[in-house]
Amino acid sequence: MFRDQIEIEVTAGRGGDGVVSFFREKFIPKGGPDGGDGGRGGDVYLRASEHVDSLAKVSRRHYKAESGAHGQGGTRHGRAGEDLYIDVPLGTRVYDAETGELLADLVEPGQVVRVARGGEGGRGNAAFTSPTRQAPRFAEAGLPGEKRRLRLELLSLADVGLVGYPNAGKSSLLAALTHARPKVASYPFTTLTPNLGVVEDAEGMRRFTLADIPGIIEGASEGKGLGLEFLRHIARTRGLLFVLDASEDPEEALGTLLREIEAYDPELLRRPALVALNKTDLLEEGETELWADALARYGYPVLAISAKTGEGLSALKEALFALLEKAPKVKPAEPKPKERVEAGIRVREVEEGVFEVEAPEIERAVARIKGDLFEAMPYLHEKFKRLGLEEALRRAGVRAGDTVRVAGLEFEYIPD
Ligand SMILES: Nc1nc2c(ncn2[C@@H]2O[C@H](COP(=O)(O)OP(=O)(O)OP(=O)(O)O)[C@@H](O)[C@H]2O)c(=O)[nH]1
Ligand SMILES: [Mg+2]
Repeated sequence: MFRDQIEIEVTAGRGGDGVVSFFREKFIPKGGPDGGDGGRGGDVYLRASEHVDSLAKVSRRHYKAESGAHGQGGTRHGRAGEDLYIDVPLGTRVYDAETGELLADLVEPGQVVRVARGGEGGRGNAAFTSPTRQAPRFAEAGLPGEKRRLRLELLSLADVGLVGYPNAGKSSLLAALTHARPKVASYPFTTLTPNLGVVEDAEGMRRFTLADIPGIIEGASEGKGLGLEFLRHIARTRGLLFVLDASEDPEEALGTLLREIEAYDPELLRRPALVALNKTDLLEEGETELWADALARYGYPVLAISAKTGEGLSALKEALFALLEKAPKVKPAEPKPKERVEAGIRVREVEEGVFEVEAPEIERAVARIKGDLFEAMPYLHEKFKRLGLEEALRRAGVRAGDTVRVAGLEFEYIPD
């Protein structure tokens, strides 16, 4: 089954509990606290893979990463839970299903995004010893892992998209130009799901991908026919190829197609495009030239072809290669960086595990230090804490080992 949108739930692993334990040995009446920390829970990641061709391969509805192990006596720390990677096809957009926020646009092979953070492990009682508390009888429980509902949406990454009325011959053209074998039939709406094929030149040196989508009719932007839903499959093709049935008033067809696309997303019409006047084998002598002239007023190059006889197909191929040479690459959508503001402290995750902090008060405090900044660190640390930095970082999801940039300093975050 073809699926281009699914929802899944992901749960990161729970952090292991810290443990209360005291060192015991024969003949030693009372040992010190030696309860180890729990391990952190595993994260959940999505990873773009060339080997996954559809979202149908994302078969489970719920994915869960491993929990961290509990701490043990003898200050043995629990093992961290294993991270979980879910492979998705190239071109998958990842949204938070609750907020609709775009989390990532996975277009490069191997590109990953963390979608749920594992819970922090709890500290064992050994971690709570202090001069005034030599035998703590408490430890910390691990924190639950993050849980999230995600909506995954697949947008094909074809170079050229075929756009036309139903029955215009789009699938026939895809079959004639590529090794793809889409269903072809003499009735409208034969194609119900997008098809992809690879076009190669005779020498096998150059290639591009071609996407065939269901037909578009007048009123599609109001939901008629199959609607315009499938246009999102050409939302990031680099060029468009309008396919017109030469025997069915192609001029009117092109006008309608352009209007419908404009209603969907005028941006699409800025892409370089060509017009293929198909089924010219059905026309009388001289008719092809008449239509070609009439269509030229829309401003796109017009190529007369027949997907059935193969007439004009090599010229069309060449024209498409030339079109793509000039067409800019379509950039993937950029998720907005997450931001949190807390007590005048703004924390932004600029890349995975790297957080930038904007905090005027902290910047002022650092700027006032003269001499050895390194020696001043313990003082600054106290000051940062008083100003709420620790709290702000924690709330923004910063974790042990992450990099924090603040006031021109960069350091590894180590929670107290
Ligand atoms: N005579 C002739 N018939 C063609 C040509 N190209 C396609 N056809 C026929 O037109 C009909 C529709 O072709 P399809 O390729 O299924 O058309 P489509 O645009 O994919 O149609 P939908 O999937 O319904 O949108 C089929 O019967 C094809 O055999 C052509 O160049 N000449
Ligand atoms: Mg078709």
